[in-house]
Amino acid sequence: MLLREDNRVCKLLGTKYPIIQGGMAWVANAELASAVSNGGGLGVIAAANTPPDILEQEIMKAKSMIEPGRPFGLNIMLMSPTAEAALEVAARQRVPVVTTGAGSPGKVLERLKPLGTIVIPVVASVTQARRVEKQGADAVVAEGMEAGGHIGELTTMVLTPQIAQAVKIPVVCAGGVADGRGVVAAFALGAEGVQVGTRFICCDECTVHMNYKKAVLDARDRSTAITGQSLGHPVRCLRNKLTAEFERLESERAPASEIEALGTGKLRAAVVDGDTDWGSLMSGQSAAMVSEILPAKTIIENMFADAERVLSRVGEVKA
Ligand code: TUI
Repeated sequence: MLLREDNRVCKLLGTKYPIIQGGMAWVANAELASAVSNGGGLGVIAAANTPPDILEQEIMKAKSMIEPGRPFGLNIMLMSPTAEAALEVAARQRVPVVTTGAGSPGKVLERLKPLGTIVIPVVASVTQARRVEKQGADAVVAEGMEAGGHIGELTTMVLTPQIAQAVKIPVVCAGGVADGRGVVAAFALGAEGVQVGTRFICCDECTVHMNYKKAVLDARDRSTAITGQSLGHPVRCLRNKLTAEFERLESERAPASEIEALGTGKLRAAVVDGDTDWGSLMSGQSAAMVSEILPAKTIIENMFADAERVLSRVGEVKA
């Protein structure tokens, strides 16, 4: 059995399955988070640039949609100017689980651990993983650069086992995990759970524009590009006119301000307006493995049922 009764991620979160939904900016709202939580995973609301009053409403909405006894989370994007306000909202609303990304979560741990909040930082290196463990993190998400959005530079395949060896807290594997094969791979690398983002963009309950979902469904192996590398904050999204323009400006060594300005408002354009040419279609490389829109609960159940089948067949010669 891959999924055992003593799984530390399930125990920590109080979920049926050891799966955390990625805190995707503009995408991860109350609808998505509640569907994932009700499906047996940990649904997560993204507090990227959301004003605190709107964020608080979103949390209250999720609470009303999630079945009693099921946990949910809030993702605080630490590079965001609203990160401190989001932290206060998390404290006031007694959000059960907080995940963090794109920075060092020291302040989050200091503020929330005394309240009993479970804090799970997303990290992209072994040094960061060791540091957050020392600071009191309950678990850590090791995110490889196959992931969508803001990424580090190491692949899931090499990052996960190194972090699993370096820390004692449970490790959750992210970046490229979209099906049962990915779950088995994650466990083989030493993880005890997975964080999944891209696969959930294509669930029934996700409210992104249908054009965005179709772009994910149409993606192939080389459909994503990394923009913003020259600025020091690489972001993976599906290739389109916007990523081509990023590539042109970056190859011409345009001023950083001009490159930064190109990205402004583009995630909203993709998610809300369905602009697949000039919107920022943040997505992981696993988009190529996403082929149908299903309810979140079915995605989760299929993922773990397939994982058990895959595990029982590991090592068999392909027919
Ligand atoms: O945070 C993410 N992915 C994201 S955040 C995001 S929002 C956005 N919106 C517009 C433009 C750009 C981004 C989209 N995707 N993933 C988690 C993650 N965290 N990956 C890497 C890291 C990370 C990086 C540095 C974690 C810690 C860290 O620490 C720095 C330090 O000082 O130790």
